[in-house]
Amino acid sequence: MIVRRLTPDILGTDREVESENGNWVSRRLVLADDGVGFSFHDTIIRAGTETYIHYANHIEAVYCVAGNGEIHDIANDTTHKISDGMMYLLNNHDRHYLRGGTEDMRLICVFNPPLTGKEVHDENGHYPLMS
Ligand code: 9YT
Repeated sequence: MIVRRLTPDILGTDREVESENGNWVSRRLVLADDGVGFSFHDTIIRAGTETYIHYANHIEAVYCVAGNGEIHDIANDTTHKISDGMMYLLNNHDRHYLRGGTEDMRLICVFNPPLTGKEVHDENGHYPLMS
């Protein structure tokens, strides 16, 4: 069994990753090197931000437990409000905009295959909004 807590195991370590544009911070509770086939993250999306995301190589499930925001599904030109209790599943490598709302949003995320922890730095499958 593995047991971890945000403090002291994640916050302030290399498992706490800040996005280059400052839009989010991701606390990686489980990563590929844990060897269980998925990674598990507790992510804060900052209020008022917009991030273009395309996970070309991963499936991601996201469950909101606090705050608010929205996701815009580009293929369908559809926007969904996000708040406590809402889940979205990117089962088709869906291109989307993730937008923070009026307060920071806390999202619990699962990735398959698991992130190694290096993806944010090489931008693999995950691109910032360029406009
Ligand atoms: C929900 C989402 O995709 N946020 C961006 C960060 C990502 N979850 C990560 O790298 O942990």
